[in-house]
Amino acid sequence: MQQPARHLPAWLAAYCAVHLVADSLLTSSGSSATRAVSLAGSTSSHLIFDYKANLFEAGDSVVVKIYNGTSWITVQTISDGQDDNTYHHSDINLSSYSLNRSFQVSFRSLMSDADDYFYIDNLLITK
Ligand SMILES: [Ca+2]
Ligand SMILES: [Ca+2]
Repeated sequence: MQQPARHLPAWLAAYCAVHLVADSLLTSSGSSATRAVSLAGSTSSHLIFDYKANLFEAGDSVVVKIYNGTSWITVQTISDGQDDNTYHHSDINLSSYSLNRSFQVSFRSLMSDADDYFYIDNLLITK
């Protein structure tokens, strides 16, 4: 059964600490969830989340990008072969990027079918 794409709930404050996302799901091609947070002055930011992919085939992927105020930068790609229907933990060190108050993070689905599933949980940005 096809499940609708659900977007991430609104974040809490713009200040660091904990931004929790409960079971956000992306399906089909072209779905995306994007949120902005100020990382002005940050020198040790991390993008942390749990993800789970299921029923991918060759060519299916989800691309995780950050926006540094000028361009979108791919920081992780999850593709076929990583779709074991089990949550995995990502902890991406953003300290090498020049980040500012225009920081955004995006999860974009590039899957081909309605039965390609990608879940995001426990999204956390530290600064
Ligand atoms: Ca597919
Ligand atoms: Ca599939």
